Amino acid sequence: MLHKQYYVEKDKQEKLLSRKNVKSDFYNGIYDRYIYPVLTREHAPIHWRYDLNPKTNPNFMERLGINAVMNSGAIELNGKYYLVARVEGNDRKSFFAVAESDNGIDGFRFWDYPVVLPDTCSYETNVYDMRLTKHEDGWIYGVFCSESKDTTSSDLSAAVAEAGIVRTKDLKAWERLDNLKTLQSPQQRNVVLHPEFVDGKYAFYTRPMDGFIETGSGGGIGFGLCDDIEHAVIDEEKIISRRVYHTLTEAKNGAGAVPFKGKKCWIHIAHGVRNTAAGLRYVLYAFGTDLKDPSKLIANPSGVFLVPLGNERVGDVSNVVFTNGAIAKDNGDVYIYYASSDTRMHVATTTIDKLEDYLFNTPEDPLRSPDCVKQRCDLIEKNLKFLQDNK
Ligand code: M1P
Repeated sequence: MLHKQYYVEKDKQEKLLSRKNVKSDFYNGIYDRYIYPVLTREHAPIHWRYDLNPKTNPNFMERLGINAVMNSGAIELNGKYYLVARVEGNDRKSFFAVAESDNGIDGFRFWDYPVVLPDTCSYETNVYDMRLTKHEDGWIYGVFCSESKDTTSSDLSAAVAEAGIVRTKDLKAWERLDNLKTLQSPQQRNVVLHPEFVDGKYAFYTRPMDGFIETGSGGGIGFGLCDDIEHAVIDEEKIISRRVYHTLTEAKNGAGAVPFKGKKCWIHIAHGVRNTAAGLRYVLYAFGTDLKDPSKLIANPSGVFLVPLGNERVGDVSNVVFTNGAIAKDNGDVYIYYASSDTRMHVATTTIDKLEDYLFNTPEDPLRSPDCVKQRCDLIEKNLKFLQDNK
């Protein structure tokens, strides 16, 4: 017989999993936000956390708790929506788990087992933030951060970040390939595989870093090509979205969701980081690159695209939004999945048309206050005249 609390917990969880999501009254014309997160630690199956046998767990005590469910890769397969979430156990180690939904905005349920990756990298301690790329070569690739201890440093927390690469056809059986090597950069995080070949090669968005936390001389989001995905090596990284003083990318930035194709450009939703008295603040921004040459920036709207609001601002690492997955459907609808404060997952919905309107019609950042005031005064003047003419 099961412990009576099992039924209480199961009932609570069923209510959560079957709760309908609702658009919030937030408005900016660019995307809709939703009242409820799409995945939280409370979504983790009870049988992942408790020993259900009353003989070995008479107090029905959580044995292997889940701390957070965040930064998720996203993919649509056969009309269903899948998130490959970063699930963080109470032990601080992350792993990946697939959650499935029929509509992409609610009803996400984890599969019975987490993803079991081939354990081919003996020095690796932690894995997180998988980007899922449906590549034109027929595979689904997962590129993630593979973190290991920096054994050359006397600092206990010193670590090394590399890009791990796996591939699958069904999100069930995974093949591990060699970690990416970037000859110009000692560390890499936030690496994303482009879905199409570029000049007949695999194309990666990279984030060159000198150290584990600081990007140092790494100038921003890079782009590099490689011939062999099974033993991927990038000789040269070209910076395509540069960090800029006194903007949202000043401290660092990183590629986010796998870019998706619009009518005019590849649409990128990335994150930018700045330092504040309250610590680092992570926000999302967007940019567009050329359809024929995805390394060529052609749309660079000013400022933030999505920031942490309300409850989203608080969590394990507060004041953070982070994306590593979006789904662009054939009908033009777009689902952007983002985590708030390294704690839970949300969705924002929009369309390719709206995103391209945003990308190409939002003015660029003039980079100096006097020019920003001028930009705003021009808008006000136009608007006041328009209101006058349309009285
Ligand atoms: O804590 C915020 C984010 O920090 C890292 O991002 P970045 O490499 O740009 O600093 C990542 O570890 C990410 O997982 C985390 O959400």
